[in-house]
Amino acid sequence: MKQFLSITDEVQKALDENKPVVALESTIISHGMPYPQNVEMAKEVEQIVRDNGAVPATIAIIDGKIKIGLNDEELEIMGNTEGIAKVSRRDMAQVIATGQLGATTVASTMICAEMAGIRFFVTGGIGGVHRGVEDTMDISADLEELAQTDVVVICAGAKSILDLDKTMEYLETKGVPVIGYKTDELPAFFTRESGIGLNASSDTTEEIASIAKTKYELKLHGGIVVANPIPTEDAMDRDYIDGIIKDAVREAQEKGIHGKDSTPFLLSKVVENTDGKSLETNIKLVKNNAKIGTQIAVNYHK
Ligand code: PSU
Ligand code: MN
Repeated sequence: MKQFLSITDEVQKALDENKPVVALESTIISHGMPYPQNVEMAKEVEQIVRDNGAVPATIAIIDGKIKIGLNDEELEIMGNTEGIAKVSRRDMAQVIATGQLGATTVASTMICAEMAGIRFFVTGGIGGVHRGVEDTMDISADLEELAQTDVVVICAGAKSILDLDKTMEYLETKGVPVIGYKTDELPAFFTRESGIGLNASSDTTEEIASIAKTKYELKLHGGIVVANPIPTEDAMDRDYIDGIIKDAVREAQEKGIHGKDSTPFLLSKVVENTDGKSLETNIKLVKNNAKIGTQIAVNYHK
């Protein structure tokens, strides 16, 4: 397996010394946000990880290797190249073997992080069960990965482009803990509330680190979702964003968008139909996740 991993010296050194490393995904850069805000966001998030005491490792597939840690030039390539493959578990071997450029989703970033020995991963939102699943069977591979791969994912819940109730049911079936950071409710990405209660919540990053330690010492394999709500002052109006999302979902259905194109289509429609307001919110919440996620990682490695 090691032959396919290309880990930067900085990340390798931190891993060797058992210092905290925080993984970051590249699909959010290549397919989740427009250029140039995507690259700016990626660099700023890396800086926040550093400022809070860990080493960032953005992950992507480049030249037949899983790159753990990207330099500025590689971030620019991931943010500003047409036709980058969106790589989930299904696509990994093919994209690596054929030397294509690939952006990793939550699922594949978890896989790569685990291969490299990285326990924590910060992103915006996870994939989940899509609205209309009864007809489409569209369930993100992120959920299956959370069921089996030992990585803690710090996010702002999931966008309500998804069916959040069904997403939570799926995670419950698969035994994935969802821990609300300073909240009893699943955050819905742009908003702090979803109306869905959580079974676990914690007010400190120390306690979340200790829950993660306990789970992995017990060899209870699989991921943990830490759901970190967007700060109140940055949150969007729930009715406004719900309306925008409903329209985007309807348009996707009308146009027959499906499979791996569904989520990127919905994300870009939401940015377009909010005149970029949702993008600003998206960037703010990723930064907030980077801060809290890094603090959890630092406590875990103490
Ligand atoms: N949700 C977001 N932003 C994103 C994604 C999801 O708010 O960028 C990306 C993540 O990489 C996630 C992927 O893993 O979309 C899920 O895609 P799918 O629904 O096709 O599994
Ligand atoms: Mn899907």
